[in-house]
Amino acid sequence: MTASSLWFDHALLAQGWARGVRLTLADGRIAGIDTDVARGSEPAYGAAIPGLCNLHSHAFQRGMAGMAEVAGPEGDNFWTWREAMYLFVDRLTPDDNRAIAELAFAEMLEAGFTRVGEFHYLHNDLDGRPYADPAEMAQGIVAAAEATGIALTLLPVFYAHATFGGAPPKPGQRRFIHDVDGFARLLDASRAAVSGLPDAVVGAAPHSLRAVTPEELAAVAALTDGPLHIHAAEQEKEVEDCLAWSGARPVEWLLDNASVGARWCLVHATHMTPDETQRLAASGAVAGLCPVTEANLGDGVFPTQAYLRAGGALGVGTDSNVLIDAAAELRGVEYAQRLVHRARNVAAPAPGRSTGATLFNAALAGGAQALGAEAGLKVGAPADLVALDLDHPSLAGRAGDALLNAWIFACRESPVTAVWRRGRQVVEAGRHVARDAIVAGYRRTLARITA
Ligand code: NGQ
Ligand code: ZN
Repeated sequence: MTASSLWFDHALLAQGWARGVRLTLADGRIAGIDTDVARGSEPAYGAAIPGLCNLHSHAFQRGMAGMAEVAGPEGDNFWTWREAMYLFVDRLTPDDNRAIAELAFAEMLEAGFTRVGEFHYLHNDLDGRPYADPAEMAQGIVAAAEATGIALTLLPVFYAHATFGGAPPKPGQRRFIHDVDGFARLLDASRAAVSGLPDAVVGAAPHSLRAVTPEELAAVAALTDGPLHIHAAEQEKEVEDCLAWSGARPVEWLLDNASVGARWCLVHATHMTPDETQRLAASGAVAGLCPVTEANLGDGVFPTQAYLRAGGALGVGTDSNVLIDAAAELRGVEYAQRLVHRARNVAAPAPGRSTGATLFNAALAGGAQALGAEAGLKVGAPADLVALDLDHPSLAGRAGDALLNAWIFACRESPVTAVWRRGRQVVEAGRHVARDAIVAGYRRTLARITA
């Protein structure tokens, strides 16, 4: 049993901000918390905040970041981006998948995320046949989590159809496809794959109402008591197609038919009526917002103001990983609201309350709920810590919630200097400790796939 301690000038503990905080760590957990203590001989840092959960990632898409920012022949949208993404998928070997995921996960840690929910759907070989080990590609995700130290909630994706009504999958989707029996084997193999990974969680992710039938959705949900994630109502076309298929909108359909509750995360949920917004907020599920990707793909704006007023739970995800930045996701939630409502401090619930802290605390709790994890700095919790550098000029003179506002709204260069995951320091001076080797591997992969 190893014990060590760290001292922070400020720390955002489960019960709130404290000054002069000594955290004693043992076996990767917080074993003791002292506040209002002077710095001793232990290493000292600026402000400790709890690591956030990145509740929605497709790690492999980090490898195409920036590649789809070129106009196509007929006007670009989500669906033309998806074609570009499918072409990228057609080149990735298991080694490529691991190398790209390593860079994505290292950048997540550098950004202040200490757990990722990997919505993993690249399952089959390049020709669409299953690998001998159904979890061959998932092993790369697990290996990348191991190499970087990030905590993993693996969400193996069930994908069977091209669109509503059980349409057969398209050729570009062949690497994603299972039947329910094959998916059950994948889940077993995924559970075995994470067995050596500390704090790993395995859930399941029916990809979207486009990709599963109602019968398959029920069968997949019954295969796990872990988190259930689904893409919902991201695009208006999806809403129209769902209405044509069922007479109901996607979120409405899920609320009516899928026992949506606390273990569910509806990713995006962008296009909702006021009634759907109220009902989703009351369901206990988490809305998984990915504002950087949603802006990049031209999805639309989630009704955050109404949803928060109705008491809804939310978290943030980096989704396409076009830019991995926790502060940018939180800022993006608020800035979209400011532009839509032509108002300021939209997320803050009452006069005097901090917008940044409201969003951070919501994403901390909602992200942890969605990924089946614990949230917050308290005795017994995993030592998943992020240190903000008080020497950063934007943090000068700030304390308490003002530190979160400064980080989220006012830093061009990240003030995240150090990150510990399960008590092990994985980011030093703003860089992942294995960054150089990870970048070298990533470059080799990119050189090969773009050759
Ligand atoms: C995905 N991404 O699975 O990677 C999706 C696109 C789809 C986002 N929705 C594919 N952002 O939804 O069909
Ligand atoms: Zn997604």
